Amino acid sequence: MDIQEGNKHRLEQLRKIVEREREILIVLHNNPDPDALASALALKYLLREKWGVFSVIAYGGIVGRAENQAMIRHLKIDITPMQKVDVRDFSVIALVDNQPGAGNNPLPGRVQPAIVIDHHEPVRARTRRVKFADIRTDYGSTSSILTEYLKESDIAGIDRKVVTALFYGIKSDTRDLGRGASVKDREAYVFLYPRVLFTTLSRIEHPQLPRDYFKTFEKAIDNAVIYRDALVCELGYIESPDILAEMSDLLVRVEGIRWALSIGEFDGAVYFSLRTVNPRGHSDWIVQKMVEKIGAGGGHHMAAAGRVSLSHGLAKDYRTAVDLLVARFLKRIKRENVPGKSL
Ligand SMILES: [Mn+2]
Repeated sequence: MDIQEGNKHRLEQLRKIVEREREILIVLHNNPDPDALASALALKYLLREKWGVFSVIAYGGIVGRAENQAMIRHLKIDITPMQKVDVRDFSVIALVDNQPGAGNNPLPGRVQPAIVIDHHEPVRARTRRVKFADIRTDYGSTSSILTEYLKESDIAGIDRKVVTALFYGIKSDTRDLGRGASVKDREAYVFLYPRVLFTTLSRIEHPQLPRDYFKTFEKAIDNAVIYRDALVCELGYIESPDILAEMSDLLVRVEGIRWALSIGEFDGAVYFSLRTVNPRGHSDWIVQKMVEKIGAGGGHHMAAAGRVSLSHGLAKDYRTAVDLLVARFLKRIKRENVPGKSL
């Protein structure tokens, strides 16, 4: 089955699942990023335009980054905190940019979604039991998958806010197509390009930033510890978990550094974000080894993330959890657990 045949077939399957519904629930991962937000917006748009089905988009955690808040504001993405949603009101639930059992979405454990669209490793056991699962781990973003659906759906003149959201989703998840992007991501990007609202996009990508953000920057730089070519930055209590991805993105650019790991505490759990410059770095696998028996995580070759809840015996408090995570990380990348210079 070639990809276009595949998309046609998938739209057909989707139609069968949603066409009798008045409204479905689309669930984002906790602390949603632009790829998740764009994918949900596009799925909502597709279902409404194509089959007249409405959607509620729900999320867990918080939208922390100023860029993501700007995206929601400028592109008018309507999202609802999961606490305000009763899942029993919906017979069809969709997960985008994450999977059941991945440990990073707010869906109650027993609730099984009918639709899962994602690009993360590993493919979870529960995903295989979902009615409609489209997991493309070779794609750099879920937004690229949704772009293909919209392309296939023949909706005339796709809403330019949806186009702009998807374009930003691809751009930010693949770091301007340079990180884990496939030819499919490039094709989606080119397809969207002519109709992107670039002035709006620029406002989203370059918002004003709160002063706290710069304080965190200072702390990240102050706290950075280098283990040969791996940099570890431990931030203590953080305002929002998505700052960690940003710090790792920044710190992996330090000259001579090949790995950057940022760790922080938020809402009774330890979050971390890993980046490498190695396109075959297996970060997703390393993260899974780091959280073995204490948490959950996943991602891609060059970028991955995880979470450890502090109730576990092996990770009973923040300090113990951080030490364990760092030790496991260094073991996997075969670096000695002897800190060198700071930044
Ligand atoms: Mn993604």
